[in-house]
Amino acid sequence: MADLKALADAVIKGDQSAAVEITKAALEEGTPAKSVLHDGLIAGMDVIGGRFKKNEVYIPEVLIAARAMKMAMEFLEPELVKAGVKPIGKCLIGTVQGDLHDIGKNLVAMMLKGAGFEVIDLGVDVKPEKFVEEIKAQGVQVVGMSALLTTTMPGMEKAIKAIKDAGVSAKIMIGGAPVTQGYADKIGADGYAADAASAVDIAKALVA
Ligand code: B1M
Repeated sequence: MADLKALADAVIKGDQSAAVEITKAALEEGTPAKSVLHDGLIAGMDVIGGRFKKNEVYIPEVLIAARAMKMAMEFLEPELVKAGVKPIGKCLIGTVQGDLHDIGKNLVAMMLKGAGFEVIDLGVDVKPEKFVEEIKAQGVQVVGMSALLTTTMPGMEKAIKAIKDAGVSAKIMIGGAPVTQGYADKIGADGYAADAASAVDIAKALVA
């Protein structure tokens, strides 16, 4: 019987080889891919997310855990596809126009993937029209925008206006060091998150 608790622990510890080995063994003995994902990998990332929110672990631990999950996912993904397991939602994420900071945005993307979302990362310096174009092309439910500069925060407002003007439907979540809930309310975003773990909670609420 596959030890999915050990798989979750491997992710929590960021032990890549254990995460890969347990994933392979679980699949070989016929454990459903969905259980491996939810009861093993996502369960581990949930623990890391909770600890990160409480400042019990920091960015390096989150990155290491996400890397272990990513390695295991390489073996799990084809099985999930075969089994027809769908992601819990589809997100588009990007740092807004004029802004090149991507460390926080990447962390949010990793945590979203860790929680079972499909994530399309548009990178940095994303123009409002690019958000609109990609929402139309990809049919996403949630759009995440990140900004680290006070001077690029208005880029979020412009992108939200462009999305609303284009009449495309997607929930919008924003974040980044200078961003606040008050700013999110002011510019008409549907959600704000102060950190990557909270971004997962908000994204889940937005797709519910
Ligand atoms: Co820049 N930079 N930087 N920088 N930089 C800051 C942001 C700054 C605060 C430094 C300072 O002056 N003390 C300052 C901004 C001041 C302001 O506007 N308030 C600043 C400046 C001024 C600049 C330049 C203008 C400097 C210059 O050239 N004169 C320039 C701008 C370039 C540009 O973007 N056009 C610049 C450039 C750079 C580097 C390229 C050198 C580099 C970026 C490398 C990269 O990202 N690949 C850089 C860095 C590293 C920083 C600091 C040191 C660190 C930022 C970071 O990655 N933090 C930063 C000072 C600091 O914060 N101590 C600074 C770690 C990261 C995990 O946190 O991104 O906040 P953060 O993400 C968090 C949350 O905010 C949240 O979750 C994350 C994890 O919990 N979050 C979201 C983020 N996005 C989210 C999205 C969500 C939800 C939550 O939903 C979608």
